[in-house]
Amino acid sequence: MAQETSTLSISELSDLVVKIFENAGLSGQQASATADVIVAGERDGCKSHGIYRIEGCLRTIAAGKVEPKAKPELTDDGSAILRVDAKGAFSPAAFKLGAPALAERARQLGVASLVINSCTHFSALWPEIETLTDMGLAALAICPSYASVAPYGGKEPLLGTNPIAFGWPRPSKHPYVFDFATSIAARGEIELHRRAGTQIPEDWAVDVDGEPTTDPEKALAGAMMPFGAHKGSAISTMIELLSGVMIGDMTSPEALENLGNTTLSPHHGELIIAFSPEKFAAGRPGNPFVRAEVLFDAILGQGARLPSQRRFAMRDQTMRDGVQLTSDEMQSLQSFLA
Ligand code: NDP
Ligand code: PYC
Repeated sequence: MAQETSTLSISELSDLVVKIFENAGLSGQQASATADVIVAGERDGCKSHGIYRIEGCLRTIAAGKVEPKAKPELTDDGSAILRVDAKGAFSPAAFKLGAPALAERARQLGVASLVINSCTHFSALWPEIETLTDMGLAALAICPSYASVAPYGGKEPLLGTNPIAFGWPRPSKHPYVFDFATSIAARGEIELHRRAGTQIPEDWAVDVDGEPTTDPEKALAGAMMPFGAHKGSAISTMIELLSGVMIGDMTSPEALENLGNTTLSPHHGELIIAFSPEKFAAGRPGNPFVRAEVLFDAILGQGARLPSQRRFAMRDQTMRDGVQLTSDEMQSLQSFLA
């Protein structure tokens, strides 16, 4: 039987989530930046990174694995590599601090990167990408996670679910944005199946004995599969190298060893690269933004949709009508305040 639902406006939900995090001991800066990405997930219909994530964040705070009041610090030596030390806190406040400097440097040099070190990371990457596309820049973001995915041909957890997100600004339109796990599905999706008591597709994961499983519990205990066979496995490995090894931060196996289990949010780094399309295209024929629209029109012309189109439609709806939460979801939000 379907559960009763309650409707909350985005600002009501936002106030509630900020309050939950402040009650749990986060500073105002950390609570509001962290709540922003969770509420954005719920607003855009990305349930795997919406309010369901609060419980894991609170567990991580209670376990002392995240710094609740740390102030992120930006280091800028004038080069194309900017660095924010998150000092063990959640990643969103660190990104918020570094994003304006990243955008300014990308406009100046054509390309610039933001390294976030020592953060606890649980969030979707598209909110960060949209911050940069809103500033007229193209952007790429990647980060490791914790060992939970087998490399192609293997059966044991080693790589993370390692998300990769990209965005391209579109004047007067929503940006082109994709953002996905390099595992067949995000781990959050499997967790949502476990909670709902539903099975997962057979090709998503193997159990601890390396046998394919449709049981989400066994999948979470075993190893997830990379998307696109050897191709996803290689992209995921690249993410470990660039946003783990190269930036002097933890890889997914190291993050799991540091954390001890997969029920808390992992501690590692993140790499964000911003590009100025005008600078790259300078002196070449055609306006890059006009040429991009030709490509998008051709995609749409075949009846295909652009990534994030569903998300933006959901955003329009929830901004207008509010988000609907089940009575279980409402109860768990209330229980976090008790
Ligand atoms: P999905 O498979 O749900 O979506 C991937 C992307 O593909 C989205 O941009 C989506 O747009 C787009 N898309 C889906 N269907 C189509 C279609 N038919 N045509 C065109 N585009 C389409 O993502 P995942 O489950 O892999 O990842 C979900 C989230 O999990 C991501 O936001 C990611 O950042 C996050 N994550 C975070 C991790 C971390 O360590 N912090 C680890 C792993 C994942 P739309 O949304 O509009 O459907
Ligand atoms: O959904 O795979 C996931 C994930 C891992 C860390 C944050 N999200």
